[in-house]
Amino acid sequence: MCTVCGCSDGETKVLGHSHDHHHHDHDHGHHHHHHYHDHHHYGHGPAGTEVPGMSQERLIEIETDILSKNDRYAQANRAVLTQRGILALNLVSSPGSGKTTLLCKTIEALGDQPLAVIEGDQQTQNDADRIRATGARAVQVNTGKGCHLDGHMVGHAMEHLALEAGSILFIENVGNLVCPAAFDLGEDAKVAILSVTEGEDKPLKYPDMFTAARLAILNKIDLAPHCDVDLDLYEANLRRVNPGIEILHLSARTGEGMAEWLAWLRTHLAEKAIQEAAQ
Ligand SMILES: Nc1nc2c(ncn2[C@@H]2O[C@H](COP(=O)(O)OP(=O)(O)OP(=O)(O)O)[C@@H](O)[C@H]2O)c(=O)[nH]1
Ligand SMILES: [Mg+2]
Repeated sequence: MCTVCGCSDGETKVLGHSHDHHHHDHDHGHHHHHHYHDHHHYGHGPAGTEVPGMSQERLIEIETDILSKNDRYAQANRAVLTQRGILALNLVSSPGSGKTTLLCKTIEALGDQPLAVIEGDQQTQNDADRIRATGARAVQVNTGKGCHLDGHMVGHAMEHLALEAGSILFIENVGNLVCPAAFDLGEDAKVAILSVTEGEDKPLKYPDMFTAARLAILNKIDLAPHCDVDLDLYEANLRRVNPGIEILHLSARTGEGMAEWLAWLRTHLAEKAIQEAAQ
């Protein structure tokens, strides 16, 4: 994965509400990736990837290093979140499945429930602007060449949000079904959003993402009658890669399925409060 695409390199910008903060110090230890940015050879060794001039052992070493470093940041985030009884959800999907649209509708529906949003995109503030238009607090993280959020970026973004105890933190990851699966951000659950137009085979093609997700939201259900989609096959394929996955059908456009999604959120928020009390 990221040992090949080099997505743990580069410059990340955390764009706060009023004061933009430029953040350049992310993962300086991994600049040795640059020299193979232009040579993407995918192989079948134990690392699952192949880079000219690098042994499979070295690749596994780099990948383990990146992920263990990430896990330390993620655990620190998780400690802060649990201490304050904050439910954190990592929204993952391919580009355009409807994450931001669903978030805006969810924020409206949740009324006075305290919440905040971290938006991850390679470029632009568009999604954070869409969230702020609902009145909610949002921080945009631009990952530049990076294709996922990591624990360090999220920890940094959390510092910009004055997160209230008992709130929900929604983290909209970069639209990408591959790398975000491997990076723990300190969240309580990954929520995979899949729109009916993407094709029933997507869970089988990108199994890591759907294995990592607790809940799959099958979005744009309003379009189902217009495209030859087999909803049962979507569900069967999701359960083939993750037998325990929860599945909701939803349309962020019409509001169908919103009640079930809001109930899911409230249940998990209540669980988080119990965890906080038990500390
Ligand atoms: N018909 C229909 N369209 C939807 C639905 N949800 C989102 N869309 C549309 O899908 C397009 C993409 O929605 P976004 O919310 O920007 O998707 P996203 O996942 O946030 O996209 P990225 O952040 O760029 O990955 C927009 O044109 C939305 O209006 C839905 O339930 N039904
Ligand atoms: Mg979006």
